[in-house]
Order: sequence, then C-alpha cells, then structure tokens
Amino acid sequence: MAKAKEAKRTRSSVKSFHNYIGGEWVKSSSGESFDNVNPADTTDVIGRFPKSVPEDVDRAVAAAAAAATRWRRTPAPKRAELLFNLAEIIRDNKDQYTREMTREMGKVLKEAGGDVQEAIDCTYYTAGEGRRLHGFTTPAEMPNKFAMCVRQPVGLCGLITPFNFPMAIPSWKLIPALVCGNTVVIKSGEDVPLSTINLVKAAEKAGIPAGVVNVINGHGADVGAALVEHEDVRLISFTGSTATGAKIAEQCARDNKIVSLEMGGKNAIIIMDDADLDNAVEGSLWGAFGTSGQRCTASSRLIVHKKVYKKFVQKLVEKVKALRVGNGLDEKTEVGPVINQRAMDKILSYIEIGQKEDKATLACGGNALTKGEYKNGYFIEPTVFSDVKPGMRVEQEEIFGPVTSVVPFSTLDEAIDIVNGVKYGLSSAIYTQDVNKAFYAMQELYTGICYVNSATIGAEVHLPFGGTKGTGNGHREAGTQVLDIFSEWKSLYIDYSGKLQKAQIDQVEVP
Ligand code: UN1
Repeated sequence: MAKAKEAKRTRSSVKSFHNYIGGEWVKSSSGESFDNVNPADTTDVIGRFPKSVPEDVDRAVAAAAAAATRWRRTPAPKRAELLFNLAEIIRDNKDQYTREMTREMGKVLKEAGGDVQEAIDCTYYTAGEGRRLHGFTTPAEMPNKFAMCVRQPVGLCGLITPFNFPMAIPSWKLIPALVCGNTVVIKSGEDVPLSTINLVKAAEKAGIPAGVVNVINGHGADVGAALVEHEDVRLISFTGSTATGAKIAEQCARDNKIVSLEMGGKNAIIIMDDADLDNAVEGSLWGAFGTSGQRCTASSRLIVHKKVYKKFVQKLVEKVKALRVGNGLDEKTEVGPVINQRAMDKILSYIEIGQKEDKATLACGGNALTKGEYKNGYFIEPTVFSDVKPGMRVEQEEIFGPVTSVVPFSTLDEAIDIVNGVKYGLSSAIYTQDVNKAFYAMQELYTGICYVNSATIGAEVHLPFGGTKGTGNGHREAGTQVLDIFSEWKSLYIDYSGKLQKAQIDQVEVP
C-alpha cells in the first residue's frame, strides 16, 4: 500500500510538457499523455508529454499556414538575425540541454554535448545564408531583356525527426526551413521529445514569431501519418527507418508533395594492409560503438585485408571487451544503452541471426546486460562478429546497435565491391598510407560521404549530408545544398525592349 502511494506520488510529481501551436503551449486534444523515460533506467521518468491526435496536427498546420505570409515577407537577413539569437541561446544552455539529452536518449554526456554543438554549428552556419541565399543572373537570348533566378520558400513544411540525434537533426531541418522563409510543424521523436522542446523554447525566446514553428508530440502512427497526409503541407522532411520512409514517399507521391528522406546505412571501413593498424582500431571502435551504434553513419562493417586480419581482430576485440557500458550520465561510461525495448529486441535478434543463420564467429559480446546497475535499462554488450562473408544478413542489413562485422578481403577492388554491395550508400572509409589507393577508393566508393584515415561517423555541418541508393531519395541535408530542399527556384525574365519578343522564334540579328 505504502509502496503504491509512493509510486503515485513520484508519478504525479513528474513534470508535464505541452505541444507548441501558434505560439501557445497547449495540451493535446485527446487529453492523453505518454511518459518519456531514461533508457538507462526506466524508473527515471523525465516528463509527461502530450499523446497527440490528428486534430492537433490540424491545429498546428492551421497555425503554420496563418503565419506563412508574414514570415515569407520578412527579409531573409532579418529572419537570419533571429536565428543567430537562437544559436546564442542554445550555446548558453548547452550544459542543461546536454544533460537532459543524455537522460532521455542515453548517449554519453560527451556525445550529447557534441549533438547540441552540432545544432549550434548548424544554426550559426545556416543563419549566415540569410545574407546569401544566392541566385544568379544570366544573359537573356533576346536584346533588351534581363534574366535571373531567385529562391522562394516552398511553403508549409512537416519535419519528422528520429531519436538518435535529438537536437542536431531537428536543427538540420528547422534552421534551413526557416531561413528560406517557410513555416513548420515538427513531429519529434517520441523517445526524445524534450530535446525538441528545448530547441523550440529557445526559438521562441529568440523572437521567432508565433505560428512559424509548431511542435506536435506523439507517435508516428497517430500524428506523423496525419502530418504527411495533410493537404496544406507542401513538403515532408523525414529522417528515420527505411520502412517508414518508403511509406512516406508513397503517400507524398500520391499527393504530389516534395519529400526529402534520410534513412538507413550499412557503412563500412576498409582497412588496407599498409594502414596504421592502431589508428584503424581506434577509428573502428569509435565508428562502431559510438552512440551505441545508433547512428545512420555507424561503422557496422569492417572490411580488413587478409594480411592484417588476425592482428586487427585481436586488437579490436581486446579494446571492445574493455569498453565501459553504463548510464551515460556517469562520466566514466563509454557506451550507453540502446533506446527502447523494441530496439533491444531487434538488435538481439540480429545477434542470434549472426550466430545461427549466418554462422559467423561471435568474437565478443552478444548478450543483453540485465543485472545489477543494468537491470532497469536497455543494455547490450558491444558485439563483434568475425569471419563474416559478403551476403550474410548481419553484413547486409542495418542493425542500428552496438554490433559490427569484420569481413576479410584480398584486393582493394574486392573490398570496394563489398562496401558497395549493399542496398544503402551513406558513408564509407578507408585506412591506408598509400595516396593512390586512397584516391582510387574515393572515386569508386558509391556513398554520399567518404573518409580517409577516419571512421564513417562525424560529418560536419557545412558539407552536404546524405547518401546514395536506399539511404535517401537524392537530397542532401546540411551545407548550402540543403537550401535546395527548402526553397524552389523561380526564374525571372524582364523584357525592357518595349515590344513583343518571341524566344526561340525571333531570329536576333548581329548588329
Ligand atoms: C545520423 O546518424 O543520422 O556524421 C546523423 C555523424 C553525425 C550525424 C549522424 N554528425 O555521425
């Protein structure tokens, strides 16, 4: 009895959060809520968030539509000024946002700090575009005629974000959408709603007008789908699973919406026989187990030259076994939990597939950690499969957890074929001291990102981010390339000849 009361008291002392619609913090129309829990310790409830329903989406879209004209007409340098304010607010609150992110997402404090830093970098960098947003002028083919090209906003954008980069990825979408003059509705990842709320509270404080940014909390099936289907939404920008991305793409094709997708990866590092092996082991460890392998860019395959294969596996396994798994809030932790039970089940099922179906060698790890300090969290031992062959399921399919596969090879061409032989094409890497091999690999690896002498993770915000093949649908986020998602080109022709001139028909005389 006493225990039940205690539990009730703790529950009711949990802080409630709201949706953000038209500049107001409001409850969901269903009145229902869901708990945001710490994946390292599910008894730690971070907050209660609105379990939104399609009516909430309707309201948010209406608010974004009402704010559109005013925001579009605000000069881009002025819009950018507010975004510079936003960057400063995020920077000033970095420590708080970092701790809260670790608590709701699980990644270790250093990495959560990197995530917030990526949002700061993205915001400063992209706000700078407010004074560029370059178009171009070009000669017209008729005399006394002027031609130029400018960017215009696409309109109302629906942004659907994942759990693994709780502040960086929302910022990759939100900031360019705003600098280009669009209004937005964000559907945040249901496992990490607080980081989006932190970002949007900062945007409110920075002076972004009511209705320009709206946030809906809740689950994909309830509200993500309603946002994708809403007739007033012009663009959907999605980062998440391949299965959900494919459904979104289908719906957007039916409704003729612009859609930008960033989905899975099965990224690989090639380790040549001339590589600095210790550096390659360090890189592999970081690329495979950073963020518990829950990055689209994670190094989930290590393609190792036969001459150094044995030594590499031995060195790697030694380091992997020494990794300290635990609560990300503990400064000593190197690998945090995975995000939730569903993720845990999926990862463990792949570990089983690796052993039973693929018959790869389990070089280390392979178990769920369920006792003592791990008992209330979603922890998995960092796991390495060796003797993996191209085509095995653990080599082909995205696992999105602390699992990597080591594949031996003999020639660089064979290694490149292995890297390219998956349905994804996000990131790749090669460790070599030979400049010819490095350039040849850079040319032949068919991925959106490629590293030399570094792991597959750690993209910087001022370069385009995205992948080939099943990773996306040809768009790139970050860099200036993201502007091509959130703006459309308008070609302008000004005829000052005072008469009708017919392009392609009138023959222009050389004077
Ligand atoms: C992702 O996993 O979807 O390049 C984003 C990196 C990070 C971003 C990853 N800067 O690893």
